[in-house]
Amino acid sequence: MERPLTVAAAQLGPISRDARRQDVITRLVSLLEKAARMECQLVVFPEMALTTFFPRFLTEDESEISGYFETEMPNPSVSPLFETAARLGVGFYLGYCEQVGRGKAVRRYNSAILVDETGHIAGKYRKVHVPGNPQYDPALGLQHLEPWYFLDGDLGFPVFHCLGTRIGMLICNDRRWPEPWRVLGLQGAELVLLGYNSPSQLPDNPRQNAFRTEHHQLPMRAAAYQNGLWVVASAKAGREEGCDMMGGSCIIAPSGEVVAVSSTLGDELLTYTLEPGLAEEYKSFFDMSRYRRPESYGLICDRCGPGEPLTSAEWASKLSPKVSGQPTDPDADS
Ligand code: CDT
Repeated sequence: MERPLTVAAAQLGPISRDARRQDVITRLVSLLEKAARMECQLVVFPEMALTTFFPRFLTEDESEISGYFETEMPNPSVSPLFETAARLGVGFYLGYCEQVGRGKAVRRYNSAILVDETGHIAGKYRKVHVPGNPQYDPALGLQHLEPWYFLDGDLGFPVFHCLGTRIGMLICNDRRWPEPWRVLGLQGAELVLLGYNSPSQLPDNPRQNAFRTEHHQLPMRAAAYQNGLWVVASAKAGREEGCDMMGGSCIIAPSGEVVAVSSTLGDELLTYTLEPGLAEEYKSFFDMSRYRRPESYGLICDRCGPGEPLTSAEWASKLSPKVSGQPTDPDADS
């Protein structure tokens, strides 16, 4: 059954450190209104869409830090966004900084919410892969201090039924790792929404600079194909507080094809009418229930980083009887 969904990546240009929240919300509302005029049903804003990307600075000033965080969602400052969404019948994904608790019990996350077409929160995700350093390192050409500010997400990788579609959320660095995509794919996700803030140059890894766009798209294209899902990725782009951020917001089909890509480094709406049923076609092609072999993949969860190659005896003890009992097992033959 055809059930087309018109989506938009609402790319944002830079947000300065002293930007007023109200002015940022005005930009977001105007993109939402434009999306509604273009008959979009779902709009994807970037990671940390309400503030500058402050983890490039180290600040211990609690009043500045708490100014970047939302203690509840929705709240009076973001309510124009929720009201506009409900009035126009448009859902949205919003990346923001979430603060839970107070004083010594405070917990802070790099989060995203999915809001449905009635303006209600359908789901929340907290970024799991929090990159960078927990301390300022003067030897680095670019500070990326997310672990100074944020805990690792503790909500897993949930999938939500929203707008007639199974939708998962990821945030920025998550896109570079295959595991979250597979975990979403195993819950039948048809569409994954992702906001990002990615520097366009890596001064400490200059040999990667020529491949920044490639390294942005490559894992998402592979993940779209390997899991049979659509991807909408939305950037905070342009020169923000002295740092050049990548644009390249894009929409990717389950074929792995990039079907739409942004052309500026500013506020820009990128729309596409996608067919969630195409995800089904690719999922059927892979037929994971039939062909995946989780009994052979245990090392993925047993090890975090690479270690020594396993010996055949170690493999035999690790593999389930379903595999190690097969006649092709070299130890069983000897
Ligand atoms: N926001 C975010 O996760 N950015 C990382 C950059 C880390 S390297 C400085 C990314 O993967 O794009």
